Amino acid sequence: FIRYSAGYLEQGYDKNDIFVHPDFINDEEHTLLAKCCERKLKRLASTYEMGHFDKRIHNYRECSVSAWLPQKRAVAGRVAEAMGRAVDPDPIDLPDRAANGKSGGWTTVGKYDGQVRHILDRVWELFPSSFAWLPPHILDLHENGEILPHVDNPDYSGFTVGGLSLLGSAVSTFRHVDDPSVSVDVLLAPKSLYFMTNRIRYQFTHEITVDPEQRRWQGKIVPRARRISLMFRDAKVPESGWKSLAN
Ligand code: AKG
Repeated sequence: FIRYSAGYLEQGYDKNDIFVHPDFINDEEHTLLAKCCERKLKRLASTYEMGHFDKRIHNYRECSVSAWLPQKRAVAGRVAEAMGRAVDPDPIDLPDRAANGKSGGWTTVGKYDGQVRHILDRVWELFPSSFAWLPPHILDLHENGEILPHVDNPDYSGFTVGGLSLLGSAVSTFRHVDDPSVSVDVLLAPKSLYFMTNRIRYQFTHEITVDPEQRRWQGKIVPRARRISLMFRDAKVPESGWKSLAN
């Protein structure tokens, strides 16, 4: 599921800065999550945003789901709010996508939220309990959609970013901002979970390309397909610290 470039290995970059759990969820959980994501998206974004030429993501729908935050870590939601993010929880390009006013948003508690939380608890449990999380973000990329190379806004979220992949497969490339020979390709197969941290989080761009050569995996081109990713980001600790916000 992970392919390191020769440059990545020769220059001694850390293999732990990105990890993938294939089959993190089973078929039944995949069906449930895909259905729940559809329901949330339907309420919040009925059409795909084509995006403009200068935007980093094309042909997508998205929303954030505060109802899926773990209760015991709900403080993260309050932190996001205190930091002014409740109105547009856009992790990639806050000013542009806030301006179009159509994507993003918050949802209320729905019929299946309890079952979904049970699955998501397994994600939170991979990290120390001191971690606080922003609301999970659903990104629905159309079969003709693409994500251009970008580094997630470091002012928006913290040290670790991950995604649970649903529906179609894609290949994502992570490339060092100063040295394109240092890269990692990851096969984002349905049911898999990946996380990037450290250098890959801050010093590498990531992208999902429509270029067939870049979508090659074990000799075959991964066909373009609609894909939903459920994205996880930890909240940055505000300068005032957690305590004052939590109380
Ligand atoms: C992002 O949210 O920054 C992405 O690039 C999405 C990646 C993914 O869909 O796994």
